[in-house]
Amino acid sequence: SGALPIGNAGSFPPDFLWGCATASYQIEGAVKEDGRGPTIWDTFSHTPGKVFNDDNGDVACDSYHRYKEDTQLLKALGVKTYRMSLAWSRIFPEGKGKLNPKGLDHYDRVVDDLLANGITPYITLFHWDLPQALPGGWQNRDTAYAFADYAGVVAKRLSDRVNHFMTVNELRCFTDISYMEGRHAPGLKLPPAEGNQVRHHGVLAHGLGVQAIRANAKPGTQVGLADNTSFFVPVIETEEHIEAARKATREENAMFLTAIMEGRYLDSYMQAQGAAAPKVQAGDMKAIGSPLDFVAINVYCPSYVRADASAPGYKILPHLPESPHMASPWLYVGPEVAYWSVRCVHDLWKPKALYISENGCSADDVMTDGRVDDADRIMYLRNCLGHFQRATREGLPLKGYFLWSLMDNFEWADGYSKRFGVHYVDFATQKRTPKLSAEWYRELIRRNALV
Ligand code: GBH
Repeated sequence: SGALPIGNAGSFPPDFLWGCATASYQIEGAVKEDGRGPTIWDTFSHTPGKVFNDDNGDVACDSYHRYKEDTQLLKALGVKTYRMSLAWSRIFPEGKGKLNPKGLDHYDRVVDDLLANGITPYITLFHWDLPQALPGGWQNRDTAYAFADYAGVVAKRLSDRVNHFMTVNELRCFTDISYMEGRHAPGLKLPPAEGNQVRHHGVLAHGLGVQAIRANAKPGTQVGLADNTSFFVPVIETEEHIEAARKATREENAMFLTAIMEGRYLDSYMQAQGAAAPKVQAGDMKAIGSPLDFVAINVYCPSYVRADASAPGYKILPHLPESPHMASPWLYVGPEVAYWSVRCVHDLWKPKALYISENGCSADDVMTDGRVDDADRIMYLRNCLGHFQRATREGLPLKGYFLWSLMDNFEWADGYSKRFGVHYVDFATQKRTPKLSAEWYRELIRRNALV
C-alpha cells in the first residue's frame, strides 16, 4: 500500500467494472411523449430566470428516441456497464395511482438493447425529476410512500434482467439545494424545520424504496443508492488528520448517508437542530437503515480538513474563489478526494461493496476542425483515477466506476452552458462526436490500466 505517483501506469483489478452514467431528465427529452407526466424540473426550467439562458430539458439529447445510438457509443468505448435513471413520471404520470404501461415498455426496450450489446444496466430510480402532480413534493411524507410503490413496480418488471438498483441520486441536491437553497426545482427557501423534514422524507424514501425493491425483485438483486456525500481530505496524512477526515465525513453527513448507514440520527445533529429537528415516526429509522448490498458515491470535489483541538475535533478549510477549479466554479480540483472518499466510507461503515456512481468534470469544450481535444478533462480524470486506483491497491472493496457523463447534457441550473460529456453533443443537430477524452477512456478500459 501507499500513495502511487500520479501517472504511474498501474493496473486495476481484473474484474473492475468500467462504466458511464447519465440521468433521465438530462438526456431524454420527449417530455410530452407516450404519456409522460410533467415533473418539477419541467415546471422550474419553464419558469423564466431559474435556469441559465432559460434552457430546459424538452429535447435535451433526445435520447428517448436515440437510445440505440447511445448504446453504440457505450459499446465503442468498451464499457461493461451503464448507469441510467428512469423517469418516474413516464411510469406513473401523476407519481402514484394510474400506471402508464408505455413508460415501462420504453425502459424494457432500453434494457434489452443494452443487454443485447453486452452492457450491464445499473438503474437509478430517482434522479431529481419528481412528478409534478405529487402534492407538496418532498415536503409531503406521502411522496416517500409513492416512491416506494414506484420502486417496487420497476423492480418487479425489470429485475429479471437488471441486477443492480440505486434508489435515489444525491440526497443533498434534491433536498437542501431544492427546498432550502432554492437553486434547483422546486426552487424553495424553506426555514430549517421544514427543510429538515424534507431531508427526512428523502432518506425515508430511500429506505422504503430498498424494502419495496427487496419485496418485489428477483432474489439476489443488489440494492444501494448513489449519494454525493460531503467528502474530506486530511491535509496531512497522519493519524490525527485522518481521524479528523473520518469524523467530518460522519458528522457532516449526519442527515443523509450517516443516518442510512447507522439507522439513526447522530445526537450531535438532533441537538444542533433543536426545535427544528426532523419529526420521526416509529419505524422510520429502521426503514432508513435497511441493510444495503452496496454504497455508490458521486465524487467530484474535496474539502480539505485538519484536526482541531476544539469541538467537533476537525476544521474544514474553506475554498477560495481562486482555488483551482474546472469550468464549473464549484468544481474545485483535489484528486486525493477520490481515495479518501472510498477510504472514509469503508473505515466508518464497511459496506460490502463500493462503487463510484459519478466522477467527471466540466470543461470549456470547443469543437475545432471537427474535434474536441479536451486535455483538461483527461487531466482531471487521470488524476482522480490514480487515487481511486490506490483504493483498489489497498484492497478496499471498490468494484466499479461510472464516468459522468457519456455525453454533454442538460446540466440543471446551468442549462447547456456546462459540458460534462466524453462525447460532444451538437444540440442543434443532435450529432454526438467522441472527444479526445473518449479515446483516452477507451484505451484505459482496453488496458485496464492508467494511461
Ligand atoms: C451531479 O451533481 C449530478 O448527479 C449530475 O446530475 C450532474 O450533472 C453532475 O453531478 C454534474 O454537476 O452552482 O453553487 O449552485 C453534483 C453535485 C450539486 C454540483 C449542485 C453542483 C450546484 C452548485 N452538484 N451543485 S451551485
